[in-house]
Amino acid sequence: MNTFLKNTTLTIAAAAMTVAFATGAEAREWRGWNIHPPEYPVSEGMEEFARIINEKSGGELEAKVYHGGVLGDQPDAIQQVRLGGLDWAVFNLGPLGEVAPEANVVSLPFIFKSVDAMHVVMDGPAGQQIADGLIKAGLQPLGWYDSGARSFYNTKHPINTPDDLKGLKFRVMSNDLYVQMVAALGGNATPMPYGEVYQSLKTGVIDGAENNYPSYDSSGHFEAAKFYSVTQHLILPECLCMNKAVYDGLSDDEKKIVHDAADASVTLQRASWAARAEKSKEKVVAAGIEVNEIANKDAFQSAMQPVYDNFIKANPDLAGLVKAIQDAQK
Ligand code: BDP
Repeated sequence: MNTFLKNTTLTIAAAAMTVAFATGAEAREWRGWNIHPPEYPVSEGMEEFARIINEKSGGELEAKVYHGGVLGDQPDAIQQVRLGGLDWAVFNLGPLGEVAPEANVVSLPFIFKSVDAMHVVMDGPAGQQIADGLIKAGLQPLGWYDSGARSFYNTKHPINTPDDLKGLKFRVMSNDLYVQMVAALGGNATPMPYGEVYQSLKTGVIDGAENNYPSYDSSGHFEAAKFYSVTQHLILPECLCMNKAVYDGLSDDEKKIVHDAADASVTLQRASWAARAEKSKEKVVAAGIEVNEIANKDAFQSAMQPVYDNFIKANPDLAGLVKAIQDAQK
């Protein structure tokens, strides 16, 4: 057995022991990872999840959230929740695509026509297939949070056509599909932890990045990169999920508490998201950001064909899922 597999097996065994312990008399704290600051829709959703669990289980279960990425960056935290070093989290489906190929279909640029279409797809059979992929990877999905649409921003000039990306270096999340996406548009991409982006924009290590309005605002990136171009190339849901072994070790009553808490937190998060998206947009515009809408995104969309082709070539078994998602939006 190679060292990674051996360590993995040991960690899973350790996680299983902790589960056995958790089902005993003493409550065990469930450590929850969050990349965002406390005042953020994801954070509010997670706090609600924890609050309901702690309250309804009468102290038997104790969920806690660590905000601001203090428990590590996202790719590491994903491994930690899979292996049981951390118990629960909200992850973006972007970096989750690296551990569950099914989840990667939502990272195909422009696959969703709108946030509403994304909701319909994720709440249907395609969403279930993605959830099953995550379960295979050791993560139990409990609900899908909103994260709006991501657009490019940079320090140099507005982007109106793919040509405008030429010569610019963009930070992307950890997922090779995004490197391909930026390359297909004519720019350069470099994966980098979220927490390093602000400084890298300030010092010119990168020229730009891409994100939704609330993250562009809360991360302070708008202070460093003032051209925000509304490409909306990715509409990525986020997954409220927990370590599968911990979940599997729960009694039926406890699972019900967890699902009820997750449902309530999803409702709260989505409402909070809609309000925050507006507020953040107003805030960055008031701060002097130059926002440009792109009326016709055809050139951006058609440039993505090689990204789709490569993906299907590498994952022929997922061609049906890609088509099902496209057909569901016709
Ligand atoms: C935000 C997501 C967060 C990502 C971040 C990023 O909510 O999960 O880590 O983007 O760009 O919108 O890394």
